[in-house]
Parts: sequence; C-alpha cells; structure tokens
Amino acid sequence: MTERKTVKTTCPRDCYDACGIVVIVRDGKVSKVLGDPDHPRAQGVLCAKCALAYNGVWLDEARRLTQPLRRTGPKGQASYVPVSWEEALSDIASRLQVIVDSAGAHTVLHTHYTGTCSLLAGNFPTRFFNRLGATEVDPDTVCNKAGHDALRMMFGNSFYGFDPRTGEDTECLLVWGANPSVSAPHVHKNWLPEVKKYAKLIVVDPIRHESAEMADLHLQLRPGTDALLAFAIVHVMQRELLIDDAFLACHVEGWDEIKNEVIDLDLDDASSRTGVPRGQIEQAARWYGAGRSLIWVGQGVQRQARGGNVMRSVGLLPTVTGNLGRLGSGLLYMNAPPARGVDTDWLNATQLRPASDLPSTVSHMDLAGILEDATRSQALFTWNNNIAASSPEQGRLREALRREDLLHVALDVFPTDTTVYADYVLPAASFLEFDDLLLSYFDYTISAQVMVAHPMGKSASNQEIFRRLATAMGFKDEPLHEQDDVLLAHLLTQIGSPIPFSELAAKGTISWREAKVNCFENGIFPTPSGKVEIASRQWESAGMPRVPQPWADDPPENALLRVLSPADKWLMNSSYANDTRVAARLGPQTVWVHPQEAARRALNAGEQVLVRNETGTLSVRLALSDAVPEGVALIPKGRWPSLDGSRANVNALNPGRKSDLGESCAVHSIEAEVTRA
Ligand SMILES: Nc1nc2c(c(=O)[nH]1)N[C@H]1C(S)=C(S)[C@@H](COP(=O)(O)OP(=O)(O)OC[C@H]3O[C@@H](n4cnc5c(=O)[nH]c(N)nc54)[C@H](O)[C@@H]3O)O[C@H]1N2
Ligand SMILES: Nc1nc2c(c(=O)[nH]1)N[C@H]1C(S)=C(S)[C@@H](COP(=O)(O)OP(=O)(O)OC[C@H]3O[C@@H](n4cnc5c(=O)[nH]c(N)nc54)[C@H](O)[C@@H]3O)O[C@H]1N2
Ligand code: SF4
Ligand SMILES: [Mo]
Repeated sequence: MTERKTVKTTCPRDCYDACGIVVIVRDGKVSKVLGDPDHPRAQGVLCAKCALAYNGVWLDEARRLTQPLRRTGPKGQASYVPVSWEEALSDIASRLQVIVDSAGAHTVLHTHYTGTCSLLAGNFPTRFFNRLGATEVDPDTVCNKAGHDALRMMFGNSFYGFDPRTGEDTECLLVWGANPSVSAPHVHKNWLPEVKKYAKLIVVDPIRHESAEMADLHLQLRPGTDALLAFAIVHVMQRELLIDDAFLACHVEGWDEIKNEVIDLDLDDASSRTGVPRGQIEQAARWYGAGRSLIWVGQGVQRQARGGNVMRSVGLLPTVTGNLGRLGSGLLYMNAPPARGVDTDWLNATQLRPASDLPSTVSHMDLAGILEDATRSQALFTWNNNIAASSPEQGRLREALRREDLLHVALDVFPTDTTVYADYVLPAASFLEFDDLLLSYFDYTISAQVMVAHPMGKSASNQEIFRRLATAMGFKDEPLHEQDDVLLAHLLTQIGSPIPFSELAAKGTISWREAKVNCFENGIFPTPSGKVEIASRQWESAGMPRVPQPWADDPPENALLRVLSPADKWLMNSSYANDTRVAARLGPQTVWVHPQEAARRALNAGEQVLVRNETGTLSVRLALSDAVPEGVALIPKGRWPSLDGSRANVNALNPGRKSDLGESCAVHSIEAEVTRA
C-alpha cells in the first residue's frame, strides 16, 4: 500500500505573491505540487510557470545537480567528474586559504541573489563570507538599489510600505512602473479587482500590460519621463488645492525649495515630453489628490539612468497630499524582513567581519571588469544566482569567467549557464527539501517553508553547505555552525510570532499582526530630521541635486529604440528556462515593437531581426504589438544564452551603466537599433 500525505509549504521565489503550497507526498517522494486553497493569495492555484516547473524539472533527478562536481576540461565546456563532499570542500578550503594568505580575503568575491528568498538559504552563507572578509557583489545593484536609496533618504526607510489589507480603506490606487499581471500574478488576479471595488486604479507604464488594461486610467508615458510626469501631477494638485499644507508644514523638509518650480511648470510642455495627454494628467491628479490614496512603485521603474531622481519625484505624490501614516494611504516599494523585526545584522553575522579600509561591497555593474583583473579577484562564489544570464556586459562577463586562474565555486539546484564556468559545482537542495521561513515582500505575513522530502542525491541546503565549508576552513565561530531549528526559533522570536515553527508549518501562512499595519503612524520618519526630506544635505552628499528635478529623457535619436526588459510571464528571472514545458510555452526569444516601428523599417512579424548597440548584438524573432509604444523594443529578461539560437539574451546589449544612485543598474535606459538579420 502506498503511503500518501499532504504537506503545506511556501514558494520562496522572488515574487510578491509568496504563495502557499500543498505537496502530495507518496512513499516519501513528492508526487504533486499544488496551490494551497487556504492561502489568501494563492487560493489553491500556483502561477502557470511554477505549476509546470515544480512538477517538472524541479522533481527530475536527471536534470538536478545531485553531487559535487570537479571541473576536468576548459571553463565553459561543462566537463566534470563527481567527487565527494570531503574532497570538494577540503580542496576549496585549502585553495581559499592560499588566496587569503597571499592576495588577501578581499579578492574573494561572492555574488548571490534571488535563487531563493527564504531567510536562511538566502542569508546564512553571508555569515561565512563576513567571517572570511570577502567582497560581496551587492545584490540589489542589479535590481532595485537606486530605489531603496532614494526612498531611504526621503522617508527614512524603503522597506516599510502600506499593508495591502488597507486596500479596502483607499479611494485610489496608483501602480507606478510595476506589472503585477506578470510579476505578481495572484496580486493581479485577486487583490487588484478587490481594491477596484472601492477605489480608482491608475497605472503608469510605457507598456499596456494586462494590469494596465484593467486600470480606470493608464498613463502610457515615454520611458524615462517619470520625474516630469510626477511633477506635472503635483502641479495640477497644487493648482486645484489638493495639497495638504498642514502635513507639509509639520512633517516635510524642503517643499518650499521646489514649490515655485511646481507652480511654474508648463503642463502642455510636460504633456508633450512625457507623451501623456494633458487631460489624463489632470484626471490622475484629481483622483489621487482627492482620496486617501495608495501608491505602489515597482522595481522596473527605477532601472534607468536617473532612477534615483525618478523615485524621489514619484515620492512627492504621497508627501504633498499627506498620504502617509494613516490607513488607506501610503507607498509600497517592498515590505522587506526588517519591517517585521528581522535583525539582518544578526542573520548575516556582520560582527564577524574583520576590520578593513577596503569596501565590503562592489556593484554588479563593475563585476565583469573586476573579474578581468587578477589583482582584484582571485576567487568567485556564485550562489542563488545565474550571473551569465542576469548580469550586465554579458559577453565581457562570460569571457572573464573563463579565466583559468580564478577559483570559481558555484552552488545551484541545476546546472546553469553560470555553473559551466566553475571549478567546483556544489548541489543545492531545493526548497522542498529543508525547513525555512519566508516573509512575503508584499503582504505582512509569516510563512513556513517545510521540508517535504529528503535532499535529492547528495544535495544540501545553502546553509548546510556553508556550515561544512566553515568546518573545512577551521572556522570555529559559533554563528557559522548554528543549526536550522535554532535559527528558525530565534527568527520567530525576533519577529514576534505567536506560534513556534511546528505550528506555523501546519498552518502554512499567518498574518504578522492581526490589525492592519499602519506605517509611519506616529508621524515620525526615521530620517535625520524626523521628517520627509524632499531636500536635505544627505542628497548632496550622495552626489544628487539638493531637490528632485522635473527631468525627462529625450526620445532616442537616429532611429534607435529604447530597450525594456522587465519580467517574463513564463520565467522567474532566469529560473525555469530549463523546464521543457516552460520552454515550449516561451517559444523563441522575441522582441515586441509597435507596428509603426516595424513599418518604418520594412520589417515583418515573425522574421528574425538583429537588435544591436555598441555593447552587443542579439538575434531575435520580431513580434508586433500596439501595447508597446512607438520608440520602445520590449525583450523580457531571463532567457538562458545556452538555450537560445543566438547564444545570448538581452543582457548582451547591457553596458552596465549605473543609475544616479546606489551604483545601481540602468538596464531600462539601453538603446539599440533593430534591423533585418
Ligand atoms: N536585462 C535585464 N536583466 C536583469 C533584470 C532586468 O529587468 N533586465 N532584472 C534584474 C533583477 S530585478 C534581478 S533580481 C536579477 C535576478 O537574477 P538572478 O538572481 O541571477 O536570478 P536567476 O537568474 O533566477 O538565478 C537564480 C538561480 O538560483 C538557483 N537557485 C534556486 N534555489 C536555490 C537554492 O536554494 N540554492 C542555490 N544555491 N541556488 C538556488 C536557480 O536555479 C537559479 O539558477 O536579474 C537582473 N537582470
Ligand atoms: N514572472 C516573473 N515574476 C517576477 C520576476 C520574473 O522575472 N518573472 N522577477 C521578480 C523580480 S527579481 C522583481 S525585481 C520583480 C519586478 O517586478 P516589477 O516591480 O513589476 O518590475 P518589472 O517587471 O521589472 O518592471 C515593471 C514595469 O516597469 C516598466 N517600466 C520600464 N521602464 C519604465 C519607465 O521608464 N517608467 C515607468 N513608469 N515604467 C517603466 C515596464 O514596462 C514594466 O511593465 O518581479 C519579480 N517577479
Ligand atoms: S512564483 Fe510567485 S506566483 Fe508563482 S507560485 Fe511562486 S509565489 Fe506564486
Ligand atoms: Mo529583482
């Protein structure tokens, strides 16, 4: 007789939804991975990509990494032999020791990011690198750092946003540069329609995606014109007396320094430069300015050359209308773990870091250059990411990864485009194979990730791999050896969970607090002045203008198109591209342009085209869509170069230009020409 049981767990991908999962286990083996009917977001269904991949490649022993591998051929050719953990770890440890003694620990780099967002598997390895004194490639620089820095300087922190449960208390929801229909599919399907019962929905995005289709008003601006559009909306609110003068007087620094510029703004000029009709700007201002209003600022919007200025300009909307500190109001970027009490210094054991004058982090934008330079990089650990697909300067980076003298250790669940360069590939257990905690970055919830099956083959969780490596290095520090159950109990205490892990595991997900979270309710902002800082010296110290600027990028010249590469519906960053059924849905790598742009170039739908700029060339299939505005080429991120005919993805075109803040990426400012192949 087969033994059948069901186990609840949580999807730990980098996704707003943090879906509850029910796993059917037969005879100790995972037989089916389904959505949890009790989970408020998932409501019994997984997104299409996870439904395929979790029941496909993730369960396929032949496709997973199941034992440590040592390289036997040239880098990039994926020739490996299986070795024991002991052999792999003792060789890695002794080579690391030589590097630390000769070149210094700072020449050991590690990159990590979104592979898993569960708290232990996403953070614990950093304890080891802190102890070593290694250099971290700052993960947020490839995603959302400009936005985090801008919001922190303006409001005091960037990870304490509105509670989505307060959607029922609002009259207007403005979604600015996020695409829930792709990046938060259950929020799109369940939350947006719910909020729409009470409130007007406005979307600001160059692309008319499915969430924009659902909106009462879609402001389809030209990419990179957000700051001017934000100023124009504030101008109308000022003109129509929708400004909260009392809030500005008590809680804001610097309004006086931009007020006149706001009053003098030429609305017709702003309309023509942003591409948004004047009447739509006025309508958005009236709806947002009248109500209690929420604003959800996506992560795609700030990936541009002046992304920091964009974020602080968009931040003016809740500031001038006093839409902060009360239910039905607020701004959400992401509700990160510190907002639920997680002590990230403890989690990452930053106290173990040896004192040093050298920077502890570098930007992803500089990674390829640093890896070319042996004086700056002797060893590289890649874990929880796939840099050969997701990082800028793809061609240059892949060339640098071929360096024979670079000790490269890659941890992953699957062989990827990045692991093929590694000297050692270490098999990571999947999220179904160990206990962990997950804090959604949208909802204020606490979720258990539960061990459903034993780690496949000889794979081990990230945290277990780094405990073993610490032992191999002879590191005795207690934080490097803490066990998962102890860490989880400690975390639950930190966040004030009413129940222990065992009970949480039975429930799956619980609310962090019974009552709706009302951020900044005491009217005090954790900035130096205690107020919202539109202007302050910290902006100048960061190399920014003292006040936000109503800037707008000019449209590309010389028939170039602005390349946007946001999230793909069928992929999670580059994850799932190796699932056969996902690959079938994806089809060939594609660029979408407006039919007018194709006509101008005498190009036809379905033909192969070259997208080219000074950084690289990409060969893709052409598709036409009037959801994409003129002047834009849409190429979603996440393809595996090795699985594509052109052996590259959109990051082949990415020069790694930095935004104005946080050394963060400006990938949505890329320009390229599109021609017949
Ligand atoms: N052109 C362009 N490029 C972009 C973006 C863009 O908008 N445009 N977006 C950027 C953004 S926002 C981000 S966040 C980055 C994301 O880029 P990455 O963080 O590189 O994300 P993935 O490509 O999904 O790689 C995650 C890897 O972790 C592995 N993994 C999963 N679980 C585990 C685990 O438990 N342990 C280990 N060791 N590995 C695991 C997966 O198999 C996968 O190979 O990409 C950036 N790149
Ligand atoms: N299916 C799926 N879901 C994902 C991911 C994935 O790869 N696939 N990735 C995850 C990760 S790492 C992240 S960071 C989040 C990101 O999810 P989001 O926060 O939704 O960000 P993006 O999808 O990168 O981009 C959102 C929107 O920004 C728009 N945009 C681009 N340029 C501009 C501009 O100049 N102005 C304005 N206003 N908008 C602009 C794009 O058109 C896009 O519709 O999604 C997560 N969820
Ligand atoms: S990736 Fe997002 S939508 Fe898909 S199952 Fe995971 S949490 Fe849900
Ligand atoms: Mo991201």
